[in-house]
Amino acid sequence: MSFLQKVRETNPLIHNITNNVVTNYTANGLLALGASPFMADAHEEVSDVAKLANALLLNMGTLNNNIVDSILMAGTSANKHNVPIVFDPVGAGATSYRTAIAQKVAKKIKLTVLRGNVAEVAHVIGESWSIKGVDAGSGEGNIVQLAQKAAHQLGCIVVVTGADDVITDGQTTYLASNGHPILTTITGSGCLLGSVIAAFLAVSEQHSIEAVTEAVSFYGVVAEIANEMVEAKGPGSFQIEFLNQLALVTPELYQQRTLIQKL
Ligand code: ATP
Ligand code: TZP
Ligand code: MG
Ligand code: MG
Repeated sequence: MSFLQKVRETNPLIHNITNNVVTNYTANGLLALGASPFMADAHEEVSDVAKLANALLLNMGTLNNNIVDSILMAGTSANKHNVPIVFDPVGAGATSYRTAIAQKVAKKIKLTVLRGNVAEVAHVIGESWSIKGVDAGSGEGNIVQLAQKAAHQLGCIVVVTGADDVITDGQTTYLASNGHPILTTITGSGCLLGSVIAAFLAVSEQHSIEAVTEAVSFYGVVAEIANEMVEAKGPGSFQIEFLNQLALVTPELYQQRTLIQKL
């Protein structure tokens, strides 16, 4: 059975500490996928919610010190109870505050997956890469090698997204090539991907790189099909159709279209 089928059958509970730009879209995306979203960031409850969740998504998109403490408390609780964690270091490299917090989280919390654009991942491990706010700037460098270096340094699976997506644990590396540039015209496409990865990890007992790769590839296939359905009407129609297709794309259709290469 595919991880996608398992998500739809078991409806995993995903605890999200995310930003106030994408909270609603993320919750709707997880529901469409077949998972159960729980948004909670109060210090009084984050440890309890992380403990009972099947996976935890930590996203520093709209950062402040309250959220930093929520992230550290939830992450510590999830580590204690073997709950897998996806961390999205939104905007790492854009300001020294964000870079410092991203590095602190990666040091204090045992991550299962780090997911970011190439600039964010570079800055988490102290490398440089141009960045424009929360978007990756153009840069030169070997993205596969950067992802592998980050995986070694952090001891976790690293997902670097862009036109192609690199998924690596430092030993095994996959390149996932589905997707569509229209994803860059809506806010939150990277953020929702983090939560979708969390849902796939939640149904993988070993928290495997194959589950993460299927999540990333499935997301790209969904984007392609959603774009075809709205026939280039633009970002607004695409954003809604993407939710529809998260619910409607079957495991069979996914299998027909997935493009994954083992490097
Ligand atoms: P950024 O802020 O730099 O856009 P992000 O956090 O939004 O980063 P992305 O790298 O845009 O994250 O990745 C989100 C999704 O969009 C992923 O599924 C990725 O494969 C897809 N994607 C991004 N750019 C392209 C592209 N040029 N062509 C196809 N798919 C893309
Ligand atoms: N500003 C702070 S967080 C955020 C913006 C626009 C959302 C970023 O979402 P994504 O998924 O990285 O495009
Ligand atoms: Mg994007
Ligand atoms: Mg992002």
